[in-house]
Amino acid sequence: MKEKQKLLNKQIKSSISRRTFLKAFSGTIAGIGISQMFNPALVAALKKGLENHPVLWIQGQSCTGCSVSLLNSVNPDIKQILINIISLQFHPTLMTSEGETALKNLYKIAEEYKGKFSLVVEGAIPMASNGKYCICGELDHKEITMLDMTKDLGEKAGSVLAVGTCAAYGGIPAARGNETGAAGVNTVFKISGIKTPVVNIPGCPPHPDWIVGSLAHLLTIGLPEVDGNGRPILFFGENIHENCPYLEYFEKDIYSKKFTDKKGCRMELGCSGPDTSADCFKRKWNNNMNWCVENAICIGCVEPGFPDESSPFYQSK
Ligand code: FSX
Ligand code: SF4
Ligand code: SF4
Repeated sequence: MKEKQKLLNKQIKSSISRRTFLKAFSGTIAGIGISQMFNPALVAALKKGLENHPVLWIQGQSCTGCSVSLLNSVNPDIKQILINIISLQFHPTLMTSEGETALKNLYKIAEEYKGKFSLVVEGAIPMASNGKYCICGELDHKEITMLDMTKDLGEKAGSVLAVGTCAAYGGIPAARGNETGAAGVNTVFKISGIKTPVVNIPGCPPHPDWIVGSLAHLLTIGLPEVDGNGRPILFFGENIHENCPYLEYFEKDIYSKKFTDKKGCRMELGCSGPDTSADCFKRKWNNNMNWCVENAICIGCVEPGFPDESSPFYQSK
């Protein structure tokens, strides 16, 4: 990390070429310390975004865990995020405004910043029965469903971030049974012929760094490079199992039989690490405190098949 910080400091002193900035910035947010990216060069670049690039955050079928995860961001904390990184103009859980006033304002901003604003979608979108399973509010006595909102605002947005596995691929609301026809943003766009680019930030919930880092990337450099599942390679480009500290046990065929066995690979307890790509093994959670495999197993929460393909979680596959 020290080398990366040195590189960033050096680039701030000299005039920054786009390529140098891009390399240093991407390298930094791909590393473990997202706070390292808050250097003067980045803050200056983000200021431009604050003026011209509002972020509108809408919520469908979700547990609000994605928003809670963002609120749990430690460095930067939520205050820094809202002051320095994103111009968050609409968020149903965080804002005080509500009802028709709030909805009118939402649509007004979307119209004013057409093609420029970013839409963050949290939660799945129920498509059955014309979207009636999730009504977000009323405008002129007409119910506005999450499906209407995703289509109307998605069409006008410059980019969409599908935050959380529910918004990205359907997630828990789309699990077996799926009475509500829950789906992710890409499915809704495909059916509706909407061409706005979508970046998936899965995770149930996603790590705050994945949300903040992707937004910062979007606002300074542009859309991040994504993998075959639409996820930023910066955060989802490495396989959990191949980088797991327990890999040496796996290679020696030493397996944990219970969660308290610290010396053994967790595969026989149901670990989905081999089928999962995310950087949890190095970024860790709760302010770099620990991560799933250290306490239990990876349940593959960032993968499109979650939860059906990894459930029941605690059973050897
Ligand atoms: Fe889904 Fe977000 Fe899972 Fe919850 O709100 S990704 S259920 S942790 O958090 O939408
Ligand atoms: Fe792979 Fe999971 Fe075993 Fe780690 S604990 S080596 S991720 S199977
Ligand atoms: Fe999700 Fe696995 Fe990362 Fe845990 S370790 S957050 S289950 S991808």
